[in-house]
Amino acid sequence: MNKNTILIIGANGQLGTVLGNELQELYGKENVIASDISPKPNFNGIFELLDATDYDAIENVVLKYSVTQIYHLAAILSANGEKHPLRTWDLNMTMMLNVFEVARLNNIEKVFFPSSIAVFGDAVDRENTLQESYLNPETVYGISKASGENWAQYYFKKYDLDIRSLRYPGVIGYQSLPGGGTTDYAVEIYHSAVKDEDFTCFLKDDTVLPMIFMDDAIRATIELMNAPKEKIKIRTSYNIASMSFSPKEITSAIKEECPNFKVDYKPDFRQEIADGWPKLIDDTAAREDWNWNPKYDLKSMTIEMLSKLKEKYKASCTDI
Ligand code: AKB
Repeated sequence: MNKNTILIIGANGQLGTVLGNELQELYGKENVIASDISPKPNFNGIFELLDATDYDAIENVVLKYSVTQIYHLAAILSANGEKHPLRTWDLNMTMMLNVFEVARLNNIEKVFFPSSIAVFGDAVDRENTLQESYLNPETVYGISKASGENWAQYYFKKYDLDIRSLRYPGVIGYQSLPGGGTTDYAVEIYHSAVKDEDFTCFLKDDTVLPMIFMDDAIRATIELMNAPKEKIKIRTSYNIASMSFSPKEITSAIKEECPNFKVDYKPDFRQEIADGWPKLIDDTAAREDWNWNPKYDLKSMTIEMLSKLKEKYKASCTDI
């Protein structure tokens, strides 16, 4: 078997933090190169400061370590993207095309490119959004991801570059915090509950969105990347689903463990973004092609989130 040397771009982010550790476990610390535009304090492994808008900088890291796979996780997300639309487009596209070009010209075996439920707009059935739905995204982040999906397919068809992609729902984990997304409330709410703080939600109580627990998101990513090439029939990006819930429903789930927890609602500009997204996505293709199967639902995720955050903060909502 060929040796895998993996470069993670955007390793300090919500997913990168957890994926980095998981890939180190799988491939060995010496075979995972974490990189980000800002330093990663106390990281136990190889780390490179890397600005992915700089083509040469990426190529230098690839050559220095004889990289064979790239996980490109750096991007400006939906909510932050709306504050600076042109800059978001420029950054997301420049970084992504740099990665695809470096990969093509340096014989990289596989690339992971994350897409998102943000690729969908009002053309879809929001109650059950199919894999092959028409994409008319309403945020600049969504537009950059929909374009990215098409670029991924283009590089695959034209150059046989093995790019694989998932349309992530909101990702919820205890290990890291998200930044600048519309689904971020569903992570922040657990931190407030454990710290015994009241929580103000920036979405309306009945706003249903697709979500996934971090363990499932990481497992999906690695299973997709390790699936035999002939199983990957979709070269834009796969829908993956796990659970869907509203702020009211996650609050009820938390209240089972933290009965005194209080939430109020002050919807802001992120409400409009959420209103344009699916409530539930259909992931039949991922299940059929590479056996995707989520393990967590809202209840089991809530138990895990609260118990891990109680350890982290050395606090317990039920003690107070
Ligand atoms: C966001 O909210 O922007 C992201 C996403 C769903 O892609 N979490």
